[in-house]
Amino acid sequence: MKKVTVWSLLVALLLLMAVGCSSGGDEPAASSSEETTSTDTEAADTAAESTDAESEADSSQIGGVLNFYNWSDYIDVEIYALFEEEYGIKVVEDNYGSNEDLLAKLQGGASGYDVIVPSDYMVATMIELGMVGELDKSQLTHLDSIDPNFAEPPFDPGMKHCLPYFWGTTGIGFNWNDWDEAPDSWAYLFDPENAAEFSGRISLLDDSREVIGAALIYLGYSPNTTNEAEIEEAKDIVLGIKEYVSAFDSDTYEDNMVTGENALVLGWSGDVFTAQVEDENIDYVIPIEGAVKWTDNLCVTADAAKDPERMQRAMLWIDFLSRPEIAGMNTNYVWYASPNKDANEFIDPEILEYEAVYPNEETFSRLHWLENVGETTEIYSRVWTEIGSQ
Ligand code: SPD
Repeated sequence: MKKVTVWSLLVALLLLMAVGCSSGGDEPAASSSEETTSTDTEAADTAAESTDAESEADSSQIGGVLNFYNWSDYIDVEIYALFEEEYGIKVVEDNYGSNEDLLAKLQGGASGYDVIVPSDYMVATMIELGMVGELDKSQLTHLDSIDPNFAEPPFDPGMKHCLPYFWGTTGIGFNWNDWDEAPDSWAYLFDPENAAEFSGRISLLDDSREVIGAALIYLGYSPNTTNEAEIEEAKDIVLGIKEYVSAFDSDTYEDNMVTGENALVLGWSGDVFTAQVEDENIDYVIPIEGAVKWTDNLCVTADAAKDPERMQRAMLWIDFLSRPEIAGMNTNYVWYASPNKDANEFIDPEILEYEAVYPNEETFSRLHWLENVGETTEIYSRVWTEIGSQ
Protein backbone atom coordinates (compact mmCIF):
# COMPACT_ATOMS: atom_id res chain seq x y z
CA MET A 1 0.00 0.00 0.00
CA LYS A 2 1.47 3.30 -1.06
CA LYS A 3 0.93 6.84 0.10
CA VAL A 4 -2.61 8.02 -0.50
CA THR A 5 -3.06 11.76 -0.20
CA VAL A 6 -6.08 13.93 -0.82
CA TRP A 7 -4.35 15.10 -3.99
CA SER A 8 -3.82 11.60 -5.36
CA LEU A 9 -7.42 10.66 -4.56
CA LEU A 10 -8.61 13.74 -6.41
CA VAL A 11 -6.50 13.02 -9.50
CA ALA A 12 -7.58 9.35 -9.45
CA LEU A 13 -11.23 10.35 -9.19
CA LEU A 14 -10.92 12.71 -12.15
CA LEU A 15 -9.30 9.95 -14.16
CA LEU A 16 -11.98 7.43 -13.30
CA MET A 17 -14.65 9.92 -14.31
CA ALA A 18 -12.86 10.63 -17.58
CA VAL A 19 -12.54 6.95 -18.48
CA GLY A 20 -16.07 6.21 -17.30
CA CYS A 21 -17.46 8.94 -19.56
CA SER A 22 -15.39 7.89 -22.53
CA SER A 23 -16.30 4.22 -22.74
CA GLY A 24 -19.30 2.45 -24.08
CA GLY A 25 -20.89 5.28 -26.12
CA ASP A 26 -20.64 6.50 -29.69
CA GLU A 27 -18.18 9.13 -28.58
CA PRO A 28 -14.57 8.19 -29.15
CA ALA A 29 -12.67 7.46 -25.96
CA ALA A 30 -11.20 10.63 -24.50
CA SER A 31 -8.25 10.89 -22.19
CA SER A 32 -8.60 13.15 -19.17
CA SER A 33 -5.76 15.35 -20.42
CA GLU A 34 -8.17 16.52 -23.04
CA GLU A 35 -10.42 17.83 -20.34
CA THR A 36 -7.68 19.76 -18.62
CA THR A 37 -6.02 21.27 -21.68
CA SER A 38 -5.18 24.96 -21.31
CA THR A 39 -7.29 27.45 -23.25
CA ASP A 40 -4.74 29.67 -24.97
CA THR A 41 -3.76 27.03 -27.47
CA GLU A 42 -7.30 25.88 -27.91
CA ALA A 43 -7.38 25.47 -31.69
CA ALA A 44 -4.19 23.44 -31.80
CA ASP A 45 -5.30 21.45 -28.81
CA THR A 46 -8.67 20.70 -30.35
CA ALA A 47 -6.95 19.37 -33.46
CA ALA A 48 -4.58 17.31 -31.37
CA GLU A 49 -7.45 16.06 -29.28
CA SER A 50 -9.45 14.85 -32.21
CA THR A 51 -6.42 13.06 -33.63
CA ASP A 52 -5.85 11.44 -30.26
CA ALA A 53 -9.49 10.59 -29.94
CA GLU A 54 -9.64 9.09 -33.42
CA SER A 55 -6.65 6.91 -32.86
CA GLU A 56 -8.07 5.84 -29.51
CA ALA A 57 -11.41 5.06 -31.15
CA ASP A 58 -9.75 3.10 -33.96
CA SER A 59 -7.72 1.06 -31.59
CA SER A 60 -10.28 0.71 -28.81
CA GLN A 61 -11.21 -2.73 -27.52
CA ILE A 62 -8.28 -4.49 -29.08
CA GLY A 63 -8.57 -7.28 -26.53
CA GLY A 64 -6.02 -9.90 -25.58
CA VAL A 65 -3.38 -10.03 -22.90
CA LEU A 66 -0.22 -8.03 -22.41
CA ASN A 67 2.51 -9.58 -20.27
CA PHE A 68 4.31 -6.92 -18.28
CA TYR A 69 7.55 -7.87 -16.51
CA ASN A 70 8.18 -5.18 -13.92
CA TRP A 71 9.94 -4.44 -10.64
CA SER A 72 7.78 -5.22 -7.62
CA ASP A 73 5.48 -2.48 -6.24
CA TYR A 74 6.22 -0.30 -9.23
CA ILE A 75 2.82 0.68 -10.59
CA ASP A 76 -0.52 1.91 -9.32
CA VAL A 77 -2.60 -1.17 -10.12
CA GLU A 78 -5.64 1.04 -10.76
CA ILE A 79 -3.96 1.82 -14.07
CA TYR A 80 -4.58 -1.76 -15.22
CA ALA A 81 -8.32 -1.29 -14.83
CA LEU A 82 -8.26 2.03 -16.73
CA PHE A 83 -6.26 0.49 -19.56
CA GLU A 84 -8.47 -2.58 -19.78
CA GLU A 85 -11.57 -0.44 -19.78
CA GLU A 86 -10.28 1.61 -22.67
CA TYR A 87 -8.70 -1.08 -24.83
CA GLY A 88 -10.02 -4.39 -23.55
CA ILE A 89 -6.43 -5.49 -23.00
CA LYS A 90 -5.73 -7.32 -19.77
CA VAL A 91 -2.29 -6.68 -18.32
CA VAL A 92 -0.69 -9.58 -16.49
CA GLU A 93 2.21 -8.51 -14.30
CA ASP A 94 5.15 -10.57 -13.15
CA ASN A 95 8.03 -9.22 -11.05
CA TYR A 96 11.80 -9.34 -10.78
CA GLY A 97 14.15 -7.86 -8.19
CA SER A 98 17.20 -6.87 -10.18
CA ASN A 99 18.34 -6.16 -13.72
CA GLU A 100 20.48 -9.27 -13.59
CA ASP A 101 17.45 -11.42 -12.71
CA LEU A 102 15.54 -9.90 -15.62
CA LEU A 103 18.40 -10.63 -18.00
CA ALA A 104 18.83 -14.18 -16.73
CA LYS A 105 15.11 -14.90 -17.06
CA LEU A 106 15.00 -13.72 -20.67
CA GLN A 107 18.26 -15.44 -21.54
CA GLY A 108 16.84 -18.59 -19.96
CA GLY A 109 14.20 -18.66 -22.70
CA ALA A 110 11.20 -16.80 -21.24
CA SER A 111 9.62 -15.50 -24.40
CA GLY A 112 6.11 -14.51 -23.26
CA TYR A 113 6.90 -11.08 -21.87
CA ASP A 114 5.86 -8.12 -24.01
CA VAL A 115 7.01 -5.05 -22.07
CA ILE A 116 9.92 -5.02 -19.63
CA VAL A 117 11.44 -2.29 -17.44
CA PRO A 118 15.25 -2.51 -17.42
CA SER A 119 17.42 0.23 -15.95
CA ASP A 120 19.79 2.37 -17.97
CA TYR A 121 22.91 0.18 -18.10
CA MET A 122 20.82 -2.93 -18.70
CA VAL A 123 19.05 -1.26 -21.63
CA ALA A 124 22.48 -0.84 -23.23
CA THR A 125 23.30 -4.50 -22.60
CA MET A 126 19.96 -5.68 -23.98
CA ILE A 127 20.25 -3.55 -27.10
CA GLU A 128 23.70 -5.01 -27.67
CA LEU A 129 22.32 -8.54 -27.24
CA GLY A 130 19.34 -7.86 -29.52
CA MET A 131 16.87 -8.58 -26.70
CA VAL A 132 14.69 -5.47 -27.14
CA GLY A 133 12.88 -4.31 -30.27
CA GLU A 134 12.70 -0.79 -31.65
CA LEU A 135 9.72 1.33 -30.64
CA ASP A 136 7.15 2.22 -33.26
CA LYS A 137 7.25 5.94 -32.62
CA SER A 138 4.28 6.55 -34.91
CA GLN A 139 2.16 4.95 -32.17
CA LEU A 140 3.60 7.04 -29.35
CA THR A 141 1.71 10.27 -28.90
CA HIS A 142 3.43 11.72 -25.82
CA LEU A 143 7.08 11.79 -26.82
CA ASP A 144 7.14 15.56 -26.39
CA SER A 145 6.14 15.15 -22.76
CA ILE A 146 9.47 13.54 -21.87
CA ASP A 147 11.68 15.93 -19.92
CA PRO A 148 14.63 16.96 -22.19
CA ASN A 149 16.99 15.73 -19.43
CA PHE A 150 15.77 12.21 -20.14
CA ALA A 151 14.99 12.42 -23.84
CA GLU A 152 18.54 11.75 -25.07
CA PRO A 153 19.61 8.81 -22.93
CA PRO A 154 23.26 7.85 -23.53
CA PHE A 155 22.31 4.18 -23.17
CA ASP A 156 19.67 4.41 -25.94
CA PRO A 157 20.37 7.34 -28.26
CA GLY A 158 17.21 8.94 -29.60
CA MET A 159 15.01 6.76 -27.33
CA LYS A 160 14.98 4.32 -30.22
CA HIS A 161 14.18 1.29 -28.07
CA CYS A 162 12.68 2.45 -24.80
CA LEU A 163 10.84 5.29 -23.05
CA PRO A 164 11.81 6.37 -19.54
CA TYR A 165 9.30 5.23 -16.91
CA PHE A 166 10.58 6.43 -13.52
CA TRP A 167 13.85 7.63 -12.13
CA GLY A 168 15.21 7.65 -8.62
CA THR A 169 18.22 7.22 -6.38
CA THR A 170 19.80 4.56 -4.19
CA GLY A 171 20.55 5.69 -0.66
CA ILE A 172 20.16 4.91 3.03
CA GLY A 173 16.81 4.23 4.70
CA PHE A 174 16.76 4.73 8.46
CA ASN A 175 14.48 5.38 11.43
CA TRP A 176 14.64 8.69 13.31
CA ASN A 177 14.14 6.77 16.57
CA ASP A 178 17.76 5.67 16.18
CA TRP A 179 19.31 8.98 15.12
CA ASP A 180 19.61 12.64 16.16
CA GLU A 181 20.94 13.55 12.74
CA ALA A 182 20.41 11.80 9.44
CA PRO A 183 23.07 9.13 8.66
CA ASP A 184 24.21 11.03 5.60
CA SER A 185 27.45 9.19 4.91
CA TRP A 186 28.05 5.70 3.57
CA ALA A 187 30.30 5.29 6.62
CA TYR A 188 27.18 4.81 8.76
CA LEU A 189 26.46 1.71 6.76
CA PHE A 190 29.86 0.45 5.66
CA ASP A 191 32.08 1.18 8.67
CA PRO A 192 31.93 -2.07 10.66
CA GLU A 193 31.94 -0.21 13.99
CA ASN A 194 28.82 1.71 13.03
CA ALA A 195 27.17 -1.29 11.40
CA ALA A 196 27.75 -3.41 14.52
CA GLU A 197 25.28 -1.18 16.39
CA PHE A 198 22.53 -2.42 14.09
CA SER A 199 23.67 -6.01 13.94
CA GLY A 200 21.03 -8.27 12.40
CA ARG A 201 18.87 -5.30 11.41
CA ILE A 202 20.69 -4.19 8.26
CA SER A 203 19.36 -5.02 4.81
CA LEU A 204 21.18 -4.50 1.51
CA LEU A 205 19.61 -4.68 -1.93
CA ASP A 206 19.88 -8.03 -3.66
CA ASP A 207 21.55 -6.28 -6.56
CA SER A 208 25.20 -6.66 -7.49
CA ARG A 209 25.77 -3.34 -9.22
CA GLU A 210 23.93 -1.37 -6.53
CA VAL A 211 25.71 -2.93 -3.54
CA ILE A 212 29.18 -2.96 -5.07
CA GLY A 213 28.48 0.49 -6.57
CA ALA A 214 27.63 2.01 -3.18
CA ALA A 215 30.79 0.52 -1.66
CA LEU A 216 32.84 1.91 -4.57
CA ILE A 217 31.40 5.38 -4.04
CA TYR A 218 32.17 5.10 -0.31
CA LEU A 219 35.78 4.35 -1.27
CA GLY A 220 35.88 7.36 -3.60
CA TYR A 221 35.84 5.28 -6.79
CA SER A 222 33.46 5.30 -9.72
CA PRO A 223 30.57 2.84 -9.45
CA ASN A 224 31.42 2.00 -13.07
CA THR A 225 35.07 1.24 -12.48
CA THR A 226 36.66 -1.42 -14.63
CA ASN A 227 39.66 -1.65 -12.31
CA GLU A 228 39.61 -5.09 -10.73
CA ALA A 229 41.59 -4.03 -7.66
CA GLU A 230 39.01 -1.34 -6.85
CA ILE A 231 36.16 -3.81 -7.25
CA GLU A 232 38.00 -6.21 -4.92
CA GLU A 233 38.35 -3.41 -2.35
CA ALA A 234 34.63 -2.78 -2.58
CA LYS A 235 34.03 -6.49 -2.01
CA ASP A 236 36.08 -6.32 1.20
CA ILE A 237 33.99 -3.35 2.36
CA VAL A 238 30.78 -5.33 1.94
CA LEU A 239 32.29 -8.45 3.49
CA GLY A 240 33.45 -6.30 6.40
CA ILE A 241 29.84 -5.69 7.44
CA LYS A 242 28.29 -8.91 6.20
CA GLU A 243 28.06 -10.47 9.66
CA TYR A 244 25.70 -7.63 10.64
CA VAL A 245 23.52 -7.90 7.53
CA SER A 246 20.29 -9.84 7.94
CA ALA A 247 19.31 -9.95 4.28
CA PHE A 248 20.10 -9.10 0.69
CA ASP A 249 16.59 -8.22 -0.36
CA SER A 250 15.04 -5.94 -2.98
CA ASP A 251 11.39 -6.83 -2.49
CA THR A 252 10.36 -6.77 1.17
CA TYR A 253 13.02 -4.69 2.90
CA GLU A 254 10.74 -1.68 3.17
CA ASP A 255 8.01 -3.74 4.86
CA ASN A 256 10.62 -5.00 7.29
CA MET A 257 11.51 -1.41 8.15
CA VAL A 258 7.94 -0.92 9.29
CA THR A 259 8.00 -3.97 11.55
CA GLY A 260 11.32 -2.78 13.00
CA GLU A 261 13.18 -5.85 11.71
CA ASN A 262 15.29 -3.55 9.55
CA ALA A 263 16.85 -0.45 11.10
CA LEU A 264 19.25 0.55 8.33
CA VAL A 265 18.91 -0.31 4.66
CA LEU A 266 20.56 0.24 1.33
CA GLY A 267 17.39 0.96 -0.62
CA TRP A 268 15.64 2.72 -3.47
CA SER A 269 14.09 6.10 -2.71
CA GLY A 270 10.41 5.39 -3.44
CA ASP A 271 10.46 2.04 -1.64
CA VAL A 272 11.57 3.70 1.57
CA PHE A 273 8.83 6.33 1.23
CA THR A 274 6.36 3.46 1.14
CA ALA A 275 7.57 2.46 4.58
CA GLN A 276 7.31 6.08 5.70
CA VAL A 277 3.55 5.96 5.10
CA GLU A 278 3.28 3.33 7.78
CA ASP A 279 5.80 4.89 10.16
CA GLU A 280 6.61 8.58 9.85
CA ASN A 281 9.92 8.09 11.68
CA ILE A 282 11.27 6.21 8.68
CA ASP A 283 13.28 8.38 6.33
CA TYR A 284 15.71 8.28 3.42
CA VAL A 285 18.98 10.11 2.81
CA ILE A 286 21.34 10.47 -0.14
CA PRO A 287 24.88 10.24 1.32
CA ILE A 288 27.24 13.18 0.99
CA GLU A 289 29.83 11.12 -0.90
CA GLY A 290 27.29 10.69 -3.69
CA ALA A 291 25.04 7.87 -4.79
CA VAL A 292 23.60 6.09 -7.78
CA LYS A 293 20.80 7.64 -9.79
CA TRP A 294 18.95 5.49 -12.27
CA THR A 295 16.21 5.49 -14.87
CA ASP A 296 13.97 2.51 -15.42
CA ASN A 297 12.62 2.23 -18.95
CA LEU A 298 9.66 0.77 -20.81
CA CYS A 299 10.95 -1.48 -23.60
CA VAL A 300 9.40 -4.07 -25.89
CA THR A 301 11.02 -7.48 -25.92
CA ALA A 302 12.48 -8.58 -29.24
CA ASP A 303 10.00 -11.49 -29.29
CA ALA A 304 6.99 -9.20 -28.90
CA ALA A 305 8.32 -6.77 -31.50
CA LYS A 306 8.29 -9.54 -34.12
CA ASP A 307 4.56 -10.20 -33.66
CA PRO A 308 2.31 -7.40 -34.97
CA GLU A 309 -0.47 -8.05 -32.44
CA ARG A 310 1.83 -8.16 -29.45
CA MET A 311 3.65 -5.09 -30.76
CA GLN A 312 0.38 -3.17 -31.10
CA ARG A 313 -0.61 -3.98 -27.51
CA ALA A 314 2.87 -3.08 -26.28
CA MET A 315 2.80 0.31 -28.01
CA LEU A 316 -0.66 1.06 -26.61
CA TRP A 317 0.53 0.17 -23.12
CA ILE A 318 3.69 2.27 -23.33
CA ASP A 319 1.70 5.16 -24.78
CA PHE A 320 -0.92 4.86 -22.04
CA LEU A 321 1.71 4.90 -19.27
CA SER A 322 3.21 7.97 -20.94
CA ARG A 323 0.03 10.01 -20.83
CA PRO A 324 0.82 12.85 -18.45
CA GLU A 325 -2.21 12.21 -16.26
CA ILE A 326 -1.45 8.48 -15.99
CA ALA A 327 2.25 9.11 -15.35
CA GLY A 328 1.26 11.64 -12.66
CA MET A 329 -1.17 9.22 -11.05
CA ASN A 330 1.56 6.58 -11.05
CA THR A 331 4.08 8.87 -9.32
CA ASN A 332 1.46 9.81 -6.72
CA TYR A 333 1.26 6.12 -5.90
CA VAL A 334 4.86 4.90 -6.03
CA TRP A 335 6.64 8.10 -4.99
CA TYR A 336 9.27 7.74 -7.70
CA ALA A 337 10.09 10.78 -9.82
CA SER A 338 8.55 10.96 -13.28
CA PRO A 339 10.67 11.77 -16.36
CA ASN A 340 7.43 13.07 -17.92
CA LYS A 341 7.50 16.85 -17.51
CA ASP A 342 3.84 17.25 -18.40
CA ALA A 343 2.91 14.88 -15.58
CA ASN A 344 3.94 17.51 -13.04
CA GLU A 345 0.55 19.18 -13.07
CA PHE A 346 -0.99 15.89 -11.96
CA ILE A 347 1.59 15.15 -9.26
CA ASP A 348 0.90 15.96 -5.64
CA PRO A 349 2.85 19.20 -4.90
CA GLU A 350 4.10 17.56 -1.70
CA ILE A 351 5.99 15.03 -3.83
CA LEU A 352 7.31 17.59 -6.32
CA GLU A 353 8.72 19.65 -3.46
CA TYR A 354 10.22 16.69 -1.62
CA GLU A 355 13.95 16.87 -2.29
CA ALA A 356 14.54 13.23 -1.53
CA VAL A 357 12.30 12.42 -4.52
CA TYR A 358 13.31 15.34 -6.75
CA PRO A 359 16.86 16.17 -5.55
CA ASN A 360 18.08 19.75 -5.91
CA GLU A 361 20.85 20.60 -8.36
CA GLU A 362 23.62 20.36 -5.81
CA THR A 363 22.61 16.85 -4.75
CA PHE A 364 21.97 15.87 -8.36
CA SER A 365 25.54 16.77 -9.23
CA ARG A 366 26.75 14.12 -6.75
CA LEU A 367 24.80 11.32 -8.40
CA HIS A 368 26.17 8.75 -10.84
CA TRP A 369 24.44 6.68 -13.53
CA LEU A 370 25.38 3.03 -13.64
CA GLU A 371 26.82 2.21 -17.04
CA ASN A 372 27.30 -0.94 -19.06
CA VAL A 373 30.81 -2.01 -18.02
CA GLY A 374 31.23 -4.52 -20.85
CA GLU A 375 33.50 -7.44 -20.05
CA THR A 376 34.02 -6.17 -16.51
CA THR A 377 30.45 -7.37 -15.82
CA GLU A 378 32.02 -10.79 -15.26
CA ILE A 379 34.21 -9.40 -12.50
CA TYR A 380 31.19 -7.79 -10.81
CA SER A 381 29.34 -11.13 -11.03
CA ARG A 382 32.25 -13.10 -9.64
CA VAL A 383 32.70 -10.65 -6.76
CA TRP A 384 28.94 -10.75 -6.08
CA THR A 385 29.00 -14.54 -5.90
CA GLU A 386 31.93 -14.35 -3.50
CA ILE A 387 30.07 -11.85 -1.32
CA GLY A 388 27.10 -14.24 -1.24
CA SER A 389 29.13 -17.29 -0.40
CA GLN A 390 31.56 -15.98 2.23
N1 SPD B 1 10.10 -1.30 -6.01
C1 SPD B 1 10.58 -0.93 -7.30
C2 SPD B 1 11.93 -0.38 -7.31
C3 SPD B 1 12.48 -0.22 -8.68
C4 SPD B 1 13.79 0.33 -8.64
N2 SPD B 1 14.54 0.18 -9.79
C5 SPD B 1 15.83 0.52 -9.49
C6 SPD B 1 16.84 0.15 -10.46
C7 SPD B 1 18.18 0.58 -10.05
N3 SPD B 1 19.26 0.05 -10.79
